Amino acid sequence: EVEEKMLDKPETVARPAAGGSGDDVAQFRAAVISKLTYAVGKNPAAASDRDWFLATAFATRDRIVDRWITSTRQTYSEGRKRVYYLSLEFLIGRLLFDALTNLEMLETARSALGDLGVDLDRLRQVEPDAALGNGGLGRLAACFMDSMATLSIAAYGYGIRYDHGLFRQRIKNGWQQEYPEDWLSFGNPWEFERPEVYYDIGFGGSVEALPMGGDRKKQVWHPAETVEAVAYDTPIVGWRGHHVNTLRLWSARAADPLRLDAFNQGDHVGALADQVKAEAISKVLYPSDATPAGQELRLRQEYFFTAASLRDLIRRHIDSFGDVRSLPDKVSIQLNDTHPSIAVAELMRTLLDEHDIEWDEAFDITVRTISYTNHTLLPEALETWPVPLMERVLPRHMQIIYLLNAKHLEKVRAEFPGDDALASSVSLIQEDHGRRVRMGNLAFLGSHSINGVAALHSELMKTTVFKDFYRLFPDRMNNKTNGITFRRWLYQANPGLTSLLVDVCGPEVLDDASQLKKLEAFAGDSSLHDRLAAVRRQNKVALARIIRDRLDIKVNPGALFDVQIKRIHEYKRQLLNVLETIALYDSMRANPTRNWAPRVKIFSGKAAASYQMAKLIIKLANDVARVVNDDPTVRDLLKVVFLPNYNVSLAESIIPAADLSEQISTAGMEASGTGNMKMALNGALTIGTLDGANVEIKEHVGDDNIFIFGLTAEEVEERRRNGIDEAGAIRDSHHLGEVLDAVGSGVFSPDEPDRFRPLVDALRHHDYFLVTADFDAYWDAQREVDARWNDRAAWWTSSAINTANMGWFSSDRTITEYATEIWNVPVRPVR
Ligand code: T68
Repeated sequence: EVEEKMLDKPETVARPAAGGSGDDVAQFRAAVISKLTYAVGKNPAAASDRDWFLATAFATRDRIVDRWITSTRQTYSEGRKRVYYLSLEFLIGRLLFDALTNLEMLETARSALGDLGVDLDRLRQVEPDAALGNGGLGRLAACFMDSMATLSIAAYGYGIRYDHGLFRQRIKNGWQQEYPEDWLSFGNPWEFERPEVYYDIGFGGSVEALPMGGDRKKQVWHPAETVEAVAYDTPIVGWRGHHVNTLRLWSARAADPLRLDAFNQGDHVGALADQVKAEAISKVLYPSDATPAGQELRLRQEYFFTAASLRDLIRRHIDSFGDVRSLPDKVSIQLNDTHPSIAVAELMRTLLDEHDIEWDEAFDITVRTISYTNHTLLPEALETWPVPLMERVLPRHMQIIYLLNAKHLEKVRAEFPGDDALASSVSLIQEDHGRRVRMGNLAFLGSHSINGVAALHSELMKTTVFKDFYRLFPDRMNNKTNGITFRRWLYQANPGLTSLLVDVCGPEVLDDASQLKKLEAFAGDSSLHDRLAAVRRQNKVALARIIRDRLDIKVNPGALFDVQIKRIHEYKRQLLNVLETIALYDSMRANPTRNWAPRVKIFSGKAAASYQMAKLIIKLANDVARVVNDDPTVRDLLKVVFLPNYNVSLAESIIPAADLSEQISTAGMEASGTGNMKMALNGALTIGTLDGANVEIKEHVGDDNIFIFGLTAEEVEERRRNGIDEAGAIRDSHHLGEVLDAVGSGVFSPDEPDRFRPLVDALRHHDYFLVTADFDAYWDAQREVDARWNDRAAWWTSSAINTANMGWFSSDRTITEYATEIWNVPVRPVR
């Protein structure tokens, strides 16, 4: 049929669409056909959507490659300083619309494919998500890659090319089940394998001290095992296609593919054992999100990609500039959390052992080159490694860490004589509960800049995790409030709102997010309200369709869509939301005629596979959903939806449809949050605590346009110090006692009445996350939300003011701050 169409209209002149002339369309159409034929090996009549997707991706990639080569060559010829973003996670999602949007080719591609009888939006759906990350930290790295390319910073992302990304979540009977994810199974059209770019990465073995004359000795590490790190490059094109950077991901390859002697003797499995062990390193992403992986494999992953990246960037530096001593002038290495913090010891090792640089100079070079971003204060997420494990896997690094520590503590003791508490707190080695290496302290000591990811978080770092380091190096600590790329989270995810904004604020808004502010002048206009409401309505209809297709639940797009989407974690308090849902359900049934805002409570998120409490919260949300959704008395008032397998693509569908954004973590615990920014940008109102970046969102949108409730970080601290009065909070609440009784006695789990006892017992007796303390304030804030919703003009005014004031949360702003204040590299704004 497709071929017939082509025969019918060989000279089709496509309608000239925004961003593409008829010529462009014809050219792109020809390119897609050519790729389909010669790269995919299919003819149009036999091509599946996947084939068309691959052909379109290849044709798009071609448009990137010339610019990529130009950018790379320019960086080289201008001798520019390069930025290296080391991250164990890059949560990229799909790339087709990213690339087409940034190349301004979306409409061209749509018409070209349309001429071929192919629907671009259907192709979009067949691309698998690159889910090489757990959550916010990994997604931040992906947003930063977009902004660094957009701002023409010469930047490389370095990470691991996991064969299997974050597990696929299925909900069976309300329980989370994990299945392996397989994003590479049909090939990856965006990447270039570089089999010739590889490094031997050593593990284990011993260290030999070679006499060098006098009392000098040279340390030589003889690893027992080596694994090859092979490069795979993905070009990352910035907004309007001006600059293209590289995301280089390492894959593990065994030095010897198999032991042929063993194989020939019939031991077919044993012959492959070494290969399996080596390649396990890049097999799977750790689904950790703040639970300690505590596994040797995790340490091997960290060292593997850090060492390969350092080898690669030092080689490039020496090619360009000849001397490793100029590294800090021409290279900035940003550590995304402590996962790559072994870089401090590895860079020292390289400078000392391979470039024969003296200790003090090596340390100076290291500190001036490296900087570190902290993403959490949760003690369980602060990485430490058992000393015996480090000694076994990285013996030379352990020596260097001991020596770094000795010199460091010597200075501390000289400066603060007698302060043993200080010395033990800033030591690189934790001495109690078995000796462990503190990777956060190593990262801090080896960096010239240490930043948190929101103002509150950066302040808390100074009084908690890095309190004592702050005394030693007050000038090193700074804040870089997170941001998000508007290209993905506004232009791609919400084209309806984007064209409205271009209309109202002018097309310059696409290049300069601060132009969003122009919307504020019209915030009160009823005609604007109508347009915003129409866009939202459309997005909600689309989400309602997804909900119906995946869950067979019908929701009313006219209801308030109340959304909590993020990893499931006790500190993020999905439980608080579920308990409020139950209270609301009971109240609606008791008093159905009250002025309730009809709601759809939408949850989505994954729990770490080993995190039992989080999995139980998922089960509770699903059990409550079943009861509520089956109850005809609240049919028009309340629905509860748990959308399985939350990922970047699902987020792109949910966020533009959100009316209310739930950001209700226990104050002091969410470092920043970035989903909060995505929803507010798209015009959702936030209900939230004074935590993470919520504080700054409140400052930007104004107190009247956000629903803030609950204990402050200080008050949380105070309660934890002086005792948490769970019983008092439950007694004083109108709803909480009944809700907890219902959950605890099996109202939502008649098949297993005790199922949720662990949750209820924790709340009653050791409510560390202050759910009971904040419940009533949360309930009241939700009722204010109801009132605002029922005042249509007020709601949409607030919504417009939110969007208008979110420009500051563009990751272009964040990256500009990193570039000027940490990396010392120029940025070139798009316009
Ligand atoms: C998140 N951290 C913060 N960690 O929780 C969030 N952890 O507040 C912040 O906005 C975001 O980082 C970006 O700064 C994470 O996402 C992890 O995913 C993680 C992964 C492995 C180990 C520990």
